[in-house]
Amino acid sequence: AARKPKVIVTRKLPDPVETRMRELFDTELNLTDAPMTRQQLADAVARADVLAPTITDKIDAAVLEKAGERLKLIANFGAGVDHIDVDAANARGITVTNTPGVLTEDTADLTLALIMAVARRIVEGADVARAGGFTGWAPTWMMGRRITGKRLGIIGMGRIGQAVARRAKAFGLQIHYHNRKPVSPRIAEELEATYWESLDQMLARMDIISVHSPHTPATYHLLSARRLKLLQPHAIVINTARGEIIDENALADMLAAGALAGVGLDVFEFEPVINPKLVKLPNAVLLPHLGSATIEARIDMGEKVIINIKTWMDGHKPPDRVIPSML
Ligand code: 8YV
Repeated sequence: AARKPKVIVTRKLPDPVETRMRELFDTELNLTDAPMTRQQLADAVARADVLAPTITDKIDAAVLEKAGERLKLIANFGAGVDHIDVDAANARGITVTNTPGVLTEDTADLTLALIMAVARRIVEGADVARAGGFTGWAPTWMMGRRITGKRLGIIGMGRIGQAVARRAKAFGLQIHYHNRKPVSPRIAEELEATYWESLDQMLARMDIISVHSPHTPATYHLLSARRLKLLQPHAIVINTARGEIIDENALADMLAAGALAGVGLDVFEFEPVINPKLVKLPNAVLLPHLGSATIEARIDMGEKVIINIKTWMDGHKPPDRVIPSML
């Protein structure tokens, strides 16, 4: 039988995924689950045929400099690949794959949870109740904002953006979106979605903004300080995509100044560091990057990693190749 490829996995993955990987490949697991240091990462790319990294591994040109001749595939555990220099990898003949599709619904669920949490002050209320602060009901106490009938502006109408739109429509939200191009007429009709070619114009008219684009050079600080100022003071900003898409410091300043009603963030510009200004604000609902954190999604993501490696091992093109021009 042919030699099994050496697959180095950078983090602890769900048990069934690790078991299957051990069966199929010459798999080296990370038994500590501590994020790899740059030195460990450089050592891994030097020795592996396949690297299975996660978002906590910054695979830039400098790390790829250390790649051995045998490294042929970087099978990322996750959809976003902004932590990997895909062009530099491809230039060395290394294919990069990701895990799209299997975390769509769970990330969309968490997005709706954040919309609800911010608009209805769920975390604030829960904190008050737990702290013994529920001393009696009052007509004007802890009022939030109605969701039904409001305008939701989705930035990035890919798989996750559309899954958010579907759910939001069921909650009576009006769907608006900005994307490089409009969705197909069939989907636009299903979602009753209004396309805004101009992001600036959409921002000025929305009650809720939710970010669902990948982080690329083109979307870095897409919500810049200037654009954030276009939002109305009653607006809510949600981000379950990547922190770098929003100027987080400008967002925190606006929220502190009362120029926004609230924010719901699952991702941060300098992850895992959260802007200390945000931490102090009761109308900021902050989560530690939980979008795809369900048992089901994490197992499915692992299975996708396995399929991508297995397909490559069998001499075919892996299904989830990342094409830089399509990001
Ligand atoms: C993961 C994500 O938690 O898939 C993504 O892009 O952000 C999350 O699902 C993480 O990236 C896994 O590497």
